[in-house]
Amino acid sequence: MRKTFIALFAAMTAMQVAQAQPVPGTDENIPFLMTFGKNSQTEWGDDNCLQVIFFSIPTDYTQPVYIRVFDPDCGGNNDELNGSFNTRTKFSVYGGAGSCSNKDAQMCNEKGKYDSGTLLATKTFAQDAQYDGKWYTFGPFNPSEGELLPEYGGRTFKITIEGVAGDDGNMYRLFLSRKQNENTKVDGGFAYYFKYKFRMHDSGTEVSHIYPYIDDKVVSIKQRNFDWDNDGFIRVISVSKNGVMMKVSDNNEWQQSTHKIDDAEKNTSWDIQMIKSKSKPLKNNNVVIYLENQYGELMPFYSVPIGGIPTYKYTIGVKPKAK
Ligand SMILES: [Ca+2]
Ligand SMILES: [Ca+2]
Ligand SMILES: [Ca+2]
Ligand SMILES: [Ca+2]
Repeated sequence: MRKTFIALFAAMTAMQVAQAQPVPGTDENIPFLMTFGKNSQTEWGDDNCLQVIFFSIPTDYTQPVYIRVFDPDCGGNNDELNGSFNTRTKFSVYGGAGSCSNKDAQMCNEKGKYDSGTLLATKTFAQDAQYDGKWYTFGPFNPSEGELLPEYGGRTFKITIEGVAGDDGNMYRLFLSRKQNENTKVDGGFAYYFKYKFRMHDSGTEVSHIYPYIDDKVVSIKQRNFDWDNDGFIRVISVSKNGVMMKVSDNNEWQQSTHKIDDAEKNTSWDIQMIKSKSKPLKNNNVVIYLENQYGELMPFYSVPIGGIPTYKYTIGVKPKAK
């Protein structure tokens, strides 16, 4: 099965590859990633002030790569103010053995070894007009410095984002680039992440998406989400699910729901749609979401849906009536 999975990575179209480089991904329609300073209250939407994102580069790609951050500072435009801007955010890039395969890193476990592997670059940002609304570039990195994980498409790098001081929210975006001063895609590269922490759109007309891949071992999925503030609803579209609802959390709480996998969904992606409240869309809504399979293992989301965006197939989803 692993083979099929790797083949699917290889089969990503040129269009998909172009969309795979930014995080949040183009198809996700999510405005910003979010990390709060460690003195913030969780009711602002960040459960532990740590985000971890992984970038995959095909093993046959040998040119230097860069990880670029948009608006790394916390102040001025884009960021969420609490009192005065006093948040400091530490961005760190890691490679080498154990950097990306470590479960604490995947789960953003701030008490564990989330900083596993070899530190390749780090920088801490405060409020800084120099970086406000601008890109900062980490690298160059030699792809051979990444951890070799064929099951995630090749050589992988980790970037951790920690709110090391303060109580404001840092909003930012990332881009895997082959150029230092511009966003230029790395052929075949993409991002993946297990626990996703981001800012929703303000407008009630927007729908955001995340795309987990259902491999052939998955029997059921438990989703958990935090601090959704009941802002609309979350539903699943797949080849056999036409809008199955997931339980949504209120302010400063976790909610969860468990969903069975149909045979037809194996080796396809899910489209988890996060649909804003139309009547009372919340502004500045920060949220957290992750998925586990039936073994309690975390399931990755991909910056592009592996195998394409799924569409509901009526003939699969509708079970024949018992006679
Ligand atoms: Ca503050
Ligand atoms: Ca800013
Ligand atoms: Ca920022
Ligand atoms: Ca929230």
